[in-house]
This record gives sequence, C-alpha cells and structure tokens, in this order.
Amino acid sequence: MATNRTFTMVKPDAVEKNYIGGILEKINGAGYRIVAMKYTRLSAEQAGKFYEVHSERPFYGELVEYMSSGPIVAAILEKDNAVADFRTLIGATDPAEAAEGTIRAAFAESKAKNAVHGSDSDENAAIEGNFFFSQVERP
Ligand code: IDP
Ligand code: MG
Repeated sequence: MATNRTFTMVKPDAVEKNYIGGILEKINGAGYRIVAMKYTRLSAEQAGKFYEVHSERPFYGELVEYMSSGPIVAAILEKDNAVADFRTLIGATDPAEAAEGTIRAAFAESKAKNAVHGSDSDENAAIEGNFFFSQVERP
C-alpha cells in the first residue's frame, strides 16, 4: 500500500541558521502538502522520549542534548509514498554521504547536526506525528 503521511522536524542547527524557509521550499517543491506544523522547543525529557528507540546507542546523550538545545519546527506532511520518498529527499544521515540535491547535502552540518528528521516507517510516522499534534491539530 502506498503511504501518504510522514513526519518531519527542522532540527535546532537548521533553525539557528535560518534554514526553515529553504527547507520548506524543498519539501513543497517535492510535492508535499503540509498537514500540521508547529514551532516549539523540546525539553531534554521530551527529546529523550521522542528518541527512546535510540536509548542504547552511544550517541543517545549527545542526541538528546542537541535536540533540546533550541527551537525546532515539527510537521506532518502528505504525499503519495510519503515516508520512502521523504527519506530520499533528505538523504543519508551523514551529510558527507548524502546525495547532491538532498536537504541534508544542502543544509546539514554533521552526522549529529543533520538539519532534518524524517520518519522511517508508516508506523513511526503516526507515532511521531501523534507525539507533537493532538487529534484536532492533525486534520
Ligand atoms: P536518521 O535521522 O537518518 O534516521 P538515525 O540512525 O535514526 O538517523 O539517528 C537518529 C539521529 O541521531 C540522526 O538523525 C542524528 O541526528 C543522530 N545520530 C545518528 N548517528 C549519530 C552518530 O554517529 N553520532 C552522533 N549523532 C548521531
Ligand atoms: Mg531514524
């Protein structure tokens, strides 16, 4: 079945560098419609919960600290095949390995500070969207 929704965040490094507009332009240019969006800041506790699946990874502490270090933009996006196409649009986790034209190639600073999040499955897209948006906020 083709997927139709994914979840993204513009991460603190990209917000700090005023890349929100440039990143949204690429997202809209790739055919995504914005279903829900908010500018907010995660506490360390909230960032820890969002990334709980990575709690055993060596970079977990660094990741939680970074993701709570400044404001982010969270959004639910809609398009055919949303999850897989968005992973292609953002590129590899490490911007040094991200294909030319991808969001991370254009805007990311490092493997840790990599500008954007993109869900890796339909199931996680729903879990992550529900983490940030109540039912009335995600029509
Ligand atoms: P993804 O965001 O491309 O799906 P994941 O492996 O799910 O990558 O990792 C989640 C996030 O954790 C990454 O986007 C990045 O911010 C951070 N991260 C991943 N690997 C490393 C690392 O080796 N060092 C520091 N941070 C990392
Ligand atoms: Mg991931």
